[in-house]
Amino acid sequence: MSSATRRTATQWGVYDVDVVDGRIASVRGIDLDPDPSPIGDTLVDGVHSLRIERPAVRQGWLDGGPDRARDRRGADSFVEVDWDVALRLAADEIDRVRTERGNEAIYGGSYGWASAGRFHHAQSQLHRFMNVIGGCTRSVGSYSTAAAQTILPHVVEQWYRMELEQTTWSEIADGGELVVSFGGLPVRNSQVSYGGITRHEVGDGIRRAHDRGVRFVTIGPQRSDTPGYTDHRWIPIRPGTDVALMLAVAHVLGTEGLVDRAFLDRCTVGYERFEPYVRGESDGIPKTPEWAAAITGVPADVITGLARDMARHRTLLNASWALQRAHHGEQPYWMLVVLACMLGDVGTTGGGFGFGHCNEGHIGSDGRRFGWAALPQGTSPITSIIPVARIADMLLSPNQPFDFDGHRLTYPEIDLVYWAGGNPFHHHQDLNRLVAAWQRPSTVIVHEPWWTPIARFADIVFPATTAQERIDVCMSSHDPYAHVMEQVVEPPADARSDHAIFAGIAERLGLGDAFTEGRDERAWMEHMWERSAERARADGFDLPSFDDFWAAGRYELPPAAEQRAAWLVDFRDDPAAHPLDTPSGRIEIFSDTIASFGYDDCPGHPVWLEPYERLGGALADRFPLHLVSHQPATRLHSQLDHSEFSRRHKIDDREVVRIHPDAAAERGIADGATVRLFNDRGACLAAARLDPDLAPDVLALPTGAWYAPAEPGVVGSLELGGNPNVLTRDVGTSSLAQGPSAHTCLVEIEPFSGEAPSPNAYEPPPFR
Ligand SMILES: Nc1nc2c(c(=O)[nH]1)N[C@H]1C(S)=C(S)[C@@H](COP(=O)(O)OP(=O)(O)OC[C@H]3O[C@@H](n4cnc5c(=O)[nH]c(N)nc54)[C@H](O)[C@@H]3O)O[C@H]1N2
Ligand SMILES: Nc1nc2c(c(=O)[nH]1)N[C@H]1C(S)=C(S)[C@@H](COP(=O)(O)OP(=O)(O)OC[C@H]3O[C@@H](n4cnc5c(=O)[nH]c(N)nc54)[C@H](O)[C@@H]3O)O[C@H]1N2
Ligand SMILES: [Mo]
Repeated sequence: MSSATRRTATQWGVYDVDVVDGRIASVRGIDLDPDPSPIGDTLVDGVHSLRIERPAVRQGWLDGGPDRARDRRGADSFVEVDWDVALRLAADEIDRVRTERGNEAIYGGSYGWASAGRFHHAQSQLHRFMNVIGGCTRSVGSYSTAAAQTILPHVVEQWYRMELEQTTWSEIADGGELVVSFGGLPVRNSQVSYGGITRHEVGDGIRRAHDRGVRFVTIGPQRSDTPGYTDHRWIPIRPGTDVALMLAVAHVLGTEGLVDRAFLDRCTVGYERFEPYVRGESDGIPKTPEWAAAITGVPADVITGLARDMARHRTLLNASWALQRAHHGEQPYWMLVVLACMLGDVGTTGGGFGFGHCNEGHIGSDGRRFGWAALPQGTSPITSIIPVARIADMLLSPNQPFDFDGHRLTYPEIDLVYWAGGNPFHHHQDLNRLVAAWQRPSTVIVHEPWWTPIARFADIVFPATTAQERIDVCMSSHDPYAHVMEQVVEPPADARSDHAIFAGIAERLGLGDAFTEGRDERAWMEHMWERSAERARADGFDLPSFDDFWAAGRYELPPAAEQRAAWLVDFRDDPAAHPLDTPSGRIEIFSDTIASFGYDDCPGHPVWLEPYERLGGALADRFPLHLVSHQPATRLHSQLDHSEFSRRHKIDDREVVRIHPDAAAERGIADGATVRLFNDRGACLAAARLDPDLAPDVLALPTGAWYAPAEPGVVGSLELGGNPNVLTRDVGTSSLAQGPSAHTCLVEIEPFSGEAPSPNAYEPPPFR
């Protein structure tokens, strides 16, 4: 028996991994981490099982023939081929498409989280490769925060800055009094941070604030979104109606003389064009608490009381990212900023507005940030882009125009889709629509370590190594530490890193040197370290040599020279001397820029707009429950869903949907029963769990169960494993951001009678 302990980094923490006889035996959080995430356990069996052993080509594609049996995608059997054949097929197909159709016909958006590790970052590798071969159609924005990323630069400042600069838990503990969070403070989500996380500190930060007397209010469909140790007050609300509540709070502030006029005058523009809307002078509807009560289900006196409480105490208004992953998701974010300005606490210690506290582990943390160098990706001569969540629209509507943030763009005609490090059959909405859209391109090429749904929906599949099977460097711009990622175990004999796969294709296109620049993987990491060292010098500190870093295994950034000032404090003190990068230099309550776009679904100031469906709306007669498809507590998205750890939290391999006991009783649904969730877009099976801490007409089904259609490749097939995205709708948030709107979703649920087929997702596909 041989054993060893090696260090790995993941997007849910850094771990010491015990390896016995070449396999991962156990996983422990490192000494630095006060609260390691149990998601680490997904690695134990997950790394080794259900691997793609060899390059594989879909039967119908390989046979050629009319349209290469595109409708068999996702259902077909695969043929294993050797590396040389697979690389040649991929290179020839890429060359055919770029020659016959132009590089624009290749879609390399390839959204997804892939793995931690800065060099073997699948998307960076793919984008570098695409730029070397002449570019491709790309995507902009994220599924996480598309609406925020688009609206907030018009209103406050660039998202990438504010995500990192916003109020910290220490500041809330020091100066805050009241935290009102729409969508709660889901500490379960802070297990995760993009690019990696060393210390899980959010839970502790909230505890400290609570111990110092900060009060917490959760407005949302689930009490459990905020941990019980905050003693928070829970105000249930109909999902998707938060803007109406915020407007009514604004109305109360206005009528009771509680608006901070001095702050509005000094630091904002456009209040005078917004106020008549709140009063009802511009549209005949005063946004009173009674008006909002009818929409939100929150009693009018609760709204009035909340407004007074906010006005009397220094308040941080926070909104989970989930709120903007919804139809008209731009509005709650804009309105939250406006409300915070009316309260006047913006730029104070522990007050103002925040976005996504607890949604990832780094939001609101104290650690120093540093912009580590990424893999150089070159530039693309191709300008064709889509907002990331418009992929099915693009595939289904080539050459059609669409709106995006003031631009009128056209969907390109895509003939080849290339994906590495993401799973659209996890992340995209209305999967039945995606299955149909997926039949449009001639070819789909995918890199994956496992036989995930996206791998099954490919024509050419390359077996990728996992992060535990290669060396790498974890250097996240969110985290004060950098880590050496050791190779923990040997990869399967035929797996290669994403980098090696692209190098192989590039070589066959005569571009091998352009892609690798003659460096091997370690030389690339050293190169990225050197470039980071230059940035560090500009920031006033020195990095150790790469060899010293490698020998030490980790590096901690020095503490910042000066203590950070509360976010926007300079701006608050003197907005003329410290202007924001909005057109006016101030916070824009009315935006002339946005108004000039002329969008009905995103006018010049925040407004209440009916979402395409909601509780209390027309469709609720047929589908009377709102489905919240939140992030899973027991994994990262769909990653390693086949692992024992992820499956332990399911029932018969079906994801658990939580339902209020009253809603369950009305429908004859018992705890643990197999249920069918459905609407006009699709249907899935899940296992019911009764939960009194939900709003009565809300269901909560986490994302990430591997898509398991009863009839693979068939549009509208019953999904067996509890993937909520067969139920969600694929419509942009608005013409402005075109973000995903997954959280706007009505369904019905019923007991599933009869023999429930077991989900077929955790098996390899058929092979010839
Ligand atoms: N209904 C609903 N849907 C949602 C959301 C929601 O709230 N509700 N949230 C959305 C959000 S915010 C997000 S960010 C997306 C997340 O969507 P994704 O980021 O696409 O989800 P992941 O499961 O992380 O997909 C990563 C894939 O990369 C693979 N992988 C891991 N390591 C490697 C590697 O080294 N190389 C390669 N080639 N592949 C690798 C994994 O096996 C996995 O299949 O989902 C979105 N979808
Ligand atoms: N463990 C774990 N953590 C994760 C991830 C993961 O996969 N696993 N994914 C990470 C990623 S990529 C992202 S983007 C973040 C996402 O972070 P969020 O967007 O905040 O995550 P969600 O879990 O979708 O939503 C949080 C809560 O918002 C509430 N909510 C939904 N709709 C509404 C609404 O209309 N109004 C109100 N008031 N509340 C509403 C729901 O009750 C839900 O539980 O999480 C990150 N953290
Ligand atoms: Mo996300």
